[in-house]
Amino acid sequence: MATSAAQHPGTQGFSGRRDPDRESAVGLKLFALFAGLALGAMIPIGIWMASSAQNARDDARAAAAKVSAGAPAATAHTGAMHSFTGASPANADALAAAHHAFPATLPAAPAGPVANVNLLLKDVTVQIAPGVKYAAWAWAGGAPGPVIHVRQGQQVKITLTNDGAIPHSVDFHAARIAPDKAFGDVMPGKSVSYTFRANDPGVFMYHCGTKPVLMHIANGMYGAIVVEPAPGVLPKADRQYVLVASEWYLSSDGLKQPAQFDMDKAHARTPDWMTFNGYAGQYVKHPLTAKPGELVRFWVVDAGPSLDTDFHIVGTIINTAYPFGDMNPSDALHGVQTVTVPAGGGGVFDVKIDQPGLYPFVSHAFAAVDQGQVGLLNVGDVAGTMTH
Ligand SMILES: [Cu+2]
Repeated sequence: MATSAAQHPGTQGFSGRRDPDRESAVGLKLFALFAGLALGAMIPIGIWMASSAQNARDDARAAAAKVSAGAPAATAHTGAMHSFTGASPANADALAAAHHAFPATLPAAPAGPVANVNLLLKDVTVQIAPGVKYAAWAWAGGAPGPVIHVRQGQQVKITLTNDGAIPHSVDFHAARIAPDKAFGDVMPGKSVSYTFRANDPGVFMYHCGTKPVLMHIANGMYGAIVVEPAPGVLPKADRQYVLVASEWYLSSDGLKQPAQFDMDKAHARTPDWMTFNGYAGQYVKHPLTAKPGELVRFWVVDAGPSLDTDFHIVGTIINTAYPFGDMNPSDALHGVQTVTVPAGGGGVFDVKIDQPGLYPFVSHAFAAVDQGQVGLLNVGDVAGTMTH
């Protein structure tokens, strides 16, 4: 059934722009940090009567530096890690414009009682940001894998072919199936099939579950399957988009040679890039679209491997949220600003926007925005662009 888009060179420079709101927020955070440090230092300083308040602040800063340098690290090398966030070539903007955005539109579900899903695993170099290459373990079309859409109650027949160099597997969160039977390793050059009935509606992650799973997921072996609830359960959507959030941990900047996976960064949970559908900021340059008043449904999966996505649409409020992909309408939330999508989980979000304009959708854990988890919804075909 569905096939995914190829990854192409391309995209977009969104970092390094000045944003007064962000800067004032940063200022407030710094103030709060220093206020807290100064307070913490004042207690011992108060006992130690000889010291002045100025000394206390100096001590606090020194203590903060020491704590920061000596903070427990995931690995012994954490202190030496170098971030490649924002690395871009001079022609990043042209590359962003030339990039073929991963198609976010939900494909149609196949007719009939059985959905046949063929997945091809491949070692492939992908682009994860303008000019940034990454040696991925992914799918025939790159990362994420193809968006799969089935209807609740359909049989889903998965056929996985491993065209990579090492064993892989595929774990479908939408399945109730013995994992030791279905999710086992597939040797290079081999295929495996299994079938499950998609009884549980929602949006689910699928991913390679071969050890080390952290590495297989971080290298691109993930995707989303939408299990559409029975007809009539959800209001009819005019547009439906699928976003797969993920993090990338790079061994180099990836500008000349493809970067590879960095386990130290992955253990420290300090990604270089964070993306929707595998490419930083691709929907800023190539916005998703809607007409004023349309019901737009976002099916969001956070593939992680380790960080949540805090889904938020700037300039509006989510009309109806189905947190964690619980599609029971009586469990839905209404009028909420930001909803967490956990690593390895999903969320479904309905919005209706009346006023034409450019509405950024982000992970409001804002480091994620600087690292690429940002796109635009263009309502009413307006001109221009914006960043956030
Ligand atoms: Cu794998």
